[in-house]
Amino acid sequence: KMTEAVENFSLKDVLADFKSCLGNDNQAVLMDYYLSGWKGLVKFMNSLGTIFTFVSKDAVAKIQIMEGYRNSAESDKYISLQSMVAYELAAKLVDLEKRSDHPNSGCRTILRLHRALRWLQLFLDRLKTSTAESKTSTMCTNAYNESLSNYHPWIIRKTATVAFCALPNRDAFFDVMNVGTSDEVMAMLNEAMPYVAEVYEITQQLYAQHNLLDLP
Ligand code: 1PW
Repeated sequence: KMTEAVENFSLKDVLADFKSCLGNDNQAVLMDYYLSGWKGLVKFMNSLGTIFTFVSKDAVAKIQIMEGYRNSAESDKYISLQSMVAYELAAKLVDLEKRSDHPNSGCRTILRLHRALRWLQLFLDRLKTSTAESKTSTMCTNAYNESLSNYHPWIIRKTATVAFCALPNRDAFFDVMNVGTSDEVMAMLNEAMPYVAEVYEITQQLYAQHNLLDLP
């Protein structure tokens, strides 16, 4: 089953998960699709080369924390990001000042994935407007510097920047995505990126509304 999933990997399916996240009313972000989308992103990163496993390892750890909540007795509280925030805040399960009693709250764990999703969004948006001459490493580094890097200490910024230099070129990148020709990749990105943007925006608003954007 696993092998099959890897063989059939397409970035198209990953982005479709982010569309499904929004459910029918476009208000709640559904946890299982969010995590499924992230699992696809991890596969994507892993197929970009072993150097990226350092990047994907942390995402994997965080996905596992969230799956743990989804498989617990409190499973229904974690059906959406909205229900998670309401439940964890009401039950005082979130460390607001300093990581202590609840070091792996769902709220702080999702916040890390949420910040990383912004990077992906900026990067794919650049790819969407790129030309055959554009360098993936430059696009990736610029997207990172504009987003996630602001939350990372120097040593991670350094390691990440070195890893980006090893990114395959634009054509190879399109191959790894497994979507088709570069025209088809562009069409797919144009169709799918608004959903990623919407998931990001709804999550951002939810966290801002509850003052959760700086969780330790
Ligand atoms: C080319 C495709 C790009 C897709 C995107 C992104 C995944 C990003 C993961 C970056 C991880 C870098 C190393 C880990 C750093 C952690 O310290 C940091 N995690 C994240 C996701 O930024 C913060 O988590 P922590 O240490 O507070 O638990």
